[in-house]
Amino acid sequence: MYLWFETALLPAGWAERVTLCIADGRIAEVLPGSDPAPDAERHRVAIPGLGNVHSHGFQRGMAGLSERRGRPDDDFWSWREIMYRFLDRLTPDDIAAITAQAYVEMLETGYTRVGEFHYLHNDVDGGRYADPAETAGAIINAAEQTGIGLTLLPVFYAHSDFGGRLPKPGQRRFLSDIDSFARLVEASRARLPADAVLGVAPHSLRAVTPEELAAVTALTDGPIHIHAAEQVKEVEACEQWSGARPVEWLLHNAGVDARWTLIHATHLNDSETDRLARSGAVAGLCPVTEANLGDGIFPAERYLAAGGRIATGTDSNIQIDAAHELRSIEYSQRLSLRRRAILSPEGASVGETLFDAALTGAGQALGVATGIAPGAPADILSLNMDHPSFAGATAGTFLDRWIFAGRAGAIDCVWRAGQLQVVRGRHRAAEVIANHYHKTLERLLG
Ligand code: NGQ
Ligand code: ZN
Repeated sequence: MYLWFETALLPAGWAERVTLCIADGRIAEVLPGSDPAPDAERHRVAIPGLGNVHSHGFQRGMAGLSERRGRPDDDFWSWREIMYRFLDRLTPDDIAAITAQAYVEMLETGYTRVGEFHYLHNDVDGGRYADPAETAGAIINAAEQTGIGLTLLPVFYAHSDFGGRLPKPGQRRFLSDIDSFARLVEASRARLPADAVLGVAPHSLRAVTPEELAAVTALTDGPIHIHAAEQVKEVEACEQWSGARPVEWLLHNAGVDARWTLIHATHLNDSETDRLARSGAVAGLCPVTEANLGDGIFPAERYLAAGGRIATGTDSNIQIDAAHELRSIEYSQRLSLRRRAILSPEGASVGETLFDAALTGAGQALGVATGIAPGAPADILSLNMDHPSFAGATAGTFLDRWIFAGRAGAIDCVWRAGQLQVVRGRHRAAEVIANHYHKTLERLLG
């Protein structure tokens, strides 16, 4: 199949009149400066699809249901109680229906692969399902229904706090021991779709002991993701337990390198910031969720200046939008530092700088090649040049217009592994999946 674009964002920058030859879901050839072949589909502007490194799909179903002040000190921890009550009753079919809706929204806003940090493993009473990959199957089902690329990150969760504390009743659906988790990983692997990637996710230093962390990360050679330093209370509890802050502890004791993605990594002192940047790991920033949960602000300026790698995640899926995540990284810096255009080198576009960084970082974090380049998956977006967001635009401002000033409808088509999944901003199965989602939520909330 041939796609031809007037303009396309290639690894070396914007190019004109670009033919892409696509075979078996991958980009086989990239020909800038070419005329469209007679059978080529023609479009205006192409950019690569972005990876979403952190999602809890089921949380899409409670978006907007925790925005009422419940008590004077409402915070992350009281939100977590509401979240635990919501997930209590979800069946594997509910998980599939809610997650499919989240994945439609990801594709429609520019995410072509998702890292699903999947921890709802057990039945509603905490008992194990006969098939250890029962709920992993629901995630895979959602990915297959929507066509999104999947990096599945089965989560190991065993404790409620530092020092191997006993889990709480609300955590019963998450729990594994090392043997049952190894079976879960293998059963998940056996079900994966063609170009899916399998990693592992020790949930956080609260939920695993150092011994468990070592055993879990030895189970695959895929990506390793962990929540770290999202909340101040967690940093203080970690210091009490170990004398070190969470990211400091991981850097010292866990062999953090390019296999690792630290989700949030919000609360870093200067030395942690510099050392995490040098480690080669990715910081998985989820700024929309972090704002919603009152987590704090990642020290992006210092971290990027030190060469740190970043990617974005939609985490709680309170609102799913790649441009919103990218914009929020820059806006949180502007609000706290009271300056503008902070996260790009002088003279460069902030939108393009953040997009490039998040594209490359997500590829590393999700275990796949990225960009419009030979050998990479054919995960491509086209921008809708008829949309007012792009009035009078030239290539130098395409990404700033989309990220800072775009509105719904700015994205036109989305190809995932060479298949057209979104046309005119709408996923091909959006209606069917939304209907099923409505019915599921009406029953759950009724
Ligand atoms: C989660 N979410 O696993 O869904 C967590 C809440 C926890 C975020 N951290 C649970 N944003 O961290 O204990
Ligand atoms: Zn999370």
